[in-house]
Amino acid sequence: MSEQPRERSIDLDQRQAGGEPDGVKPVSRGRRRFLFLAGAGGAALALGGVWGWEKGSRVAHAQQNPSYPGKEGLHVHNLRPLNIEAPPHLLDDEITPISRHFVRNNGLIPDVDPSAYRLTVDGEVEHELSLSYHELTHNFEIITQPALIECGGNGRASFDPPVRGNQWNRGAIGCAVWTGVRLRDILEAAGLKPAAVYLGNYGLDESLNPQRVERFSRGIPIDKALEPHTMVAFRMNGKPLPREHGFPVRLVVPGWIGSASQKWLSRIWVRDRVHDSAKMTGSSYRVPAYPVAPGAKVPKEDMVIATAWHIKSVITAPQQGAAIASGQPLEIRGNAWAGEDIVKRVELSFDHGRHWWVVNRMAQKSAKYAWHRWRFSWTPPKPGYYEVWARAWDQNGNTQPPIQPWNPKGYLGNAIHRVPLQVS
Ligand SMILES: Nc1nc2c(c(=O)[nH]1)N[C@H]1C(S)=C(S)[C@@H](COP(=O)(O)O)O[C@H]1N2
Ligand SMILES: [Mo]
Repeated sequence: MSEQPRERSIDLDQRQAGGEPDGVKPVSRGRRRFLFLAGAGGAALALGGVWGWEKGSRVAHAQQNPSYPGKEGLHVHNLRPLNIEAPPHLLDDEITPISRHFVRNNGLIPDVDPSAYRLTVDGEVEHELSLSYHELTHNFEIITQPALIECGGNGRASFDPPVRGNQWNRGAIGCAVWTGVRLRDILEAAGLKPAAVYLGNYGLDESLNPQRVERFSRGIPIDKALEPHTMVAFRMNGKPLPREHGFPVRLVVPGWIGSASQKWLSRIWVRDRVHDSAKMTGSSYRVPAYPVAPGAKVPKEDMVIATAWHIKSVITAPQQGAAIASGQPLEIRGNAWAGEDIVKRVELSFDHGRHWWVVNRMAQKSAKYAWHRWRFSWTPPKPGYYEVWARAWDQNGNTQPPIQPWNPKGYLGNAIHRVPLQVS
């Protein structure tokens, strides 16, 4: 029990310094106190209890769970910077409503005046561009597509031993409908020079401590930038992009970890080398180049940039703990997605993986980077404790591991989702 206070202060770091996470240095005492005074205030500190029941999950959910206007029912990890995720049962839609779409911020949400806004494109280009909001939204072909965005740290809470950073359970994901223009069309207007290999993207959000931490900036290789689904979006589910999601303009880089989808996008720096900002180097958004033992120390030079997500699924109904009666059919629902691959099938188990049932009701998928909705009718044979497990398969024969393989920063977690049920 003497461990208690220490545990607590670790949690406090994560909550107050949630911007660091995707994981940097420990926060000093002085800094922690400053954040406490200037930050989210008492609300975030009152968090307690555990709502993700899975091993290692320390996601808090309790009476005093702070809420954020417009995101009711979601779990707030931090208010400053804002980090919010949905419990799995609120992801039960083909298109995630804005009110249920997670938010992941490293810094502070900027207030951008669209009439003063410009997007600059410079570096390895024939002509530098400086586009106004009006030019961006009128000079290029407009596309609309559903695409999911999933934070690279989604699933971190099930890493054992635990790793630093936001303890995302399973809900740092959403599938919204994005309207905007192809990034390719903008890059073609600028004219890529032969030396162009990578983009360095910048947004208008300031870090919590600009003296200490550089502005959040990530990049993508030119090939991914030229893919027709990679877009500069200015509408989300038919509405102007909300501030939290990058108003007025953001990147949507489907299939890849969410950090590639730069919000409040203001500058695209076309580079002749891999972008080398703080969030591209060191251990940020990187995974070991080979499998490592749980808790291993991995040399920096063996860490590679995390890019596409792997095959994954989530159970969205029933909700864990729902009242279930035996002998009556129960509809099990969920979503499956596969990064840049294609979902081949989904299987369910009700007996800890001894038997698997193939889901035959898979929705027709609406677009390459949308998720597949699936449903299955199961009749619990008799009262007792059950777990519903879901695993998806991609076209290359990959499936989800029953136990989460470990990496030092807790990225790309795709272990099988398990929903405990007490059947009466
Ligand atoms: N400018 C900027 N862009 C950003 C971030 C950020 O902190 N600043 N966070 C990234 C991360 S880590 C993720 S997972 C997604 C989250 O997008 P969302 O908040 O719209 O769900 O935005 C990405 N784009
Ligand atoms: Mo993220």
